[in-house]
Amino acid sequence: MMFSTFNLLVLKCFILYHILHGDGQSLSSSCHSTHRFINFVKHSFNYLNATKISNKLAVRSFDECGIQCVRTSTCLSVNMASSSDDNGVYWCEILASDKYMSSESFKPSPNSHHFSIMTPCIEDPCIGLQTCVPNYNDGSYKCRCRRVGFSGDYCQECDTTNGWRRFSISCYKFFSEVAKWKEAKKRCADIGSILVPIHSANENDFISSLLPDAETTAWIGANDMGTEGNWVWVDRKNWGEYENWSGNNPNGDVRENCALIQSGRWNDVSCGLRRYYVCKTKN
Ligand SMILES: [Ca+2]
Ligand SMILES: [Ca+2]
Repeated sequence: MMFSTFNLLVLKCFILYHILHGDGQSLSSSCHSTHRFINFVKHSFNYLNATKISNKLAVRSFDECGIQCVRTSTCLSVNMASSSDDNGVYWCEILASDKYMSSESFKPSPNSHHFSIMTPCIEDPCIGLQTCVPNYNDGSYKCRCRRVGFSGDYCQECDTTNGWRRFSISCYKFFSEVAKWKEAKKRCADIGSILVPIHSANENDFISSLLPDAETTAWIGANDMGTEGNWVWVDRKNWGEYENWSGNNPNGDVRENCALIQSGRWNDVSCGLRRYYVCKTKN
């Protein structure tokens, strides 16, 4: 039944179909008042587990699958069986989402090829692989900066309106709310960042400049909870060359296992104190 319907459409409509450099396919249809042209990009052996517009269709070739997408205004991509059954029939799924908006659901699969609609998003224009949102109507796109701390057309800037500041390739923010060290670490992690590690004098100066005055203290991402005297950063196992302890710190033995910064110098103090903290974006 479906095939006869399709053939009828072929008679009624002008359909263009050709293969582009072996991995893309174009289909267009003037069946509807608005002419729609789709340039498909093939992603071999992948499957997008997204909302299906209809039940699985049975088709004999990609153009039968693709034309269903062209004819469905809400179709944003399709999955199709990577091989046919004994009768030469493939299944075809018309999807209401795409691999950019549903990136977590785009997975390799031996049974399926995925076909997306050509968009500049295929070039990963958004810095840090943040979400690219295609506009299929005009061929443009927008970057959605899902990772906190970033902004800008390409997520290339620090989100300064929310207090984030740039140093090198990362964004940093001083949080003027107090928390115990572990809670501060968790709050940074909850927004996709880390309690700030410090690996150079320049970075230390920058972080120090985020604090409002010389009296203010803030947690940094260093502790010696695991083994007394063995200081570690939250982002790496090696302590590294750079450190900037004040006076005779660290001096607190097992009573002081967490580090804070004040006027650019570090002090080991009790992890249970409630202090401000600085988070750094992950790159
Ligand atoms: Ca200690
Ligand atoms: Ca101390």
